[in-house]
Amino acid sequence: MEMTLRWYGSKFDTVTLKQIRQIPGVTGVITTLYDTKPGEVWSRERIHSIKKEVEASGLHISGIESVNVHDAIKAGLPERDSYIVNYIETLKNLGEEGIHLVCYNFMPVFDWTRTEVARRRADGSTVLAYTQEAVDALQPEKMFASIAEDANGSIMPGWEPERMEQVKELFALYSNVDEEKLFINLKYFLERIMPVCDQYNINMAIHPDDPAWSVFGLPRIIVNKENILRMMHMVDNPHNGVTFCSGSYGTNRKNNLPDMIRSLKGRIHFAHVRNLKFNSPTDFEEAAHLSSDGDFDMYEIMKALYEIGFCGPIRPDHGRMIWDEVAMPGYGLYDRALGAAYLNGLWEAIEKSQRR
Ligand code: CS2
Ligand code: MN
Repeated sequence: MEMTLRWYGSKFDTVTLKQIRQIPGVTGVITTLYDTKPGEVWSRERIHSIKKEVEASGLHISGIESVNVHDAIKAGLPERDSYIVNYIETLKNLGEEGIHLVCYNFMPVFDWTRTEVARRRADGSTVLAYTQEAVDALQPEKMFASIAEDANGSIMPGWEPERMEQVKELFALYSNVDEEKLFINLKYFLERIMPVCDQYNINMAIHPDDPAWSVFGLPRIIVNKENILRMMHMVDNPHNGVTFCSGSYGTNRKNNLPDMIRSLKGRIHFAHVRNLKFNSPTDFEEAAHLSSDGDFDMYEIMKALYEIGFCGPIRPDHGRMIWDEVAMPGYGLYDRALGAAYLNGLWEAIEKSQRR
């Protein structure tokens, strides 16, 4: 595996490439063109320029998170074909710049959903948190406002203000889309992009739905072992792979994370590893990465990745806000750096004990 950190670009991130370069063991960044909208073509020039910027710091681009998929594709609207053409063009431009990993998601309307982005924990840190009760009591339009308020001035990924202004219209697009239809739309999209992925050796890595169940009545499919295996089989190409995100699949306590990892051998192209602490099955918060701070056995998760021969990029996921840092919730420097160091430590121990 290669240890990486997510970086939003110098215009949007409070964390600098220089800081990332100084985290021991981190050699790459996962980045994006944060100001592009879903459906736009990423120009070769812009990709080239961010690549040069990253390389000048002594790091390299290990992958993209995300090239977002336009809602017309997810909802299966007639205009989806032109957006797929654009997506293919973006993939080609990435491939020509030597970038071979693209993380994306297929969640209708919203990306991840949290009901608090700054819940205070006993140690004084603040973390992202979710309660089903809060979602049930909330109008989807209100959700955006409450998230934006606590986001320290940053735009949260997947919660772009322009899209959120149209939340009602976006919901209407999916009025006839159930889970079955969403699977079919995903298949349609993947079948059309696989040829360019084959040509440029691009690994597509779908991010799970977070939380791993339907919210606000919208269909969600990338939620468990059965569904993800169905997706792997329905477009049976190694370039059709997954981002294994422990914190997203792990929202559903029925998901056995090490078992899921083993069943996806050869198809995990990217890993997000983080821990959750459950206060009840429908109330959880994003704990520190350490096993002892949450409910996941991080050693078993890393061991399963090691045992399937995982060799792609891995990154700590959302970190806590600690040491008075002011940053995009989940994406400060300090706690993610601690997470990277911890995951690297687990990996070294696993590697050495298995070699003996
Ligand atoms: C998530 C997502 O992993 C994460 O940080 O919160 O925002 C994720 O980046 C997207 O769903 C991937 O497309
Ligand atoms: Mn993730």
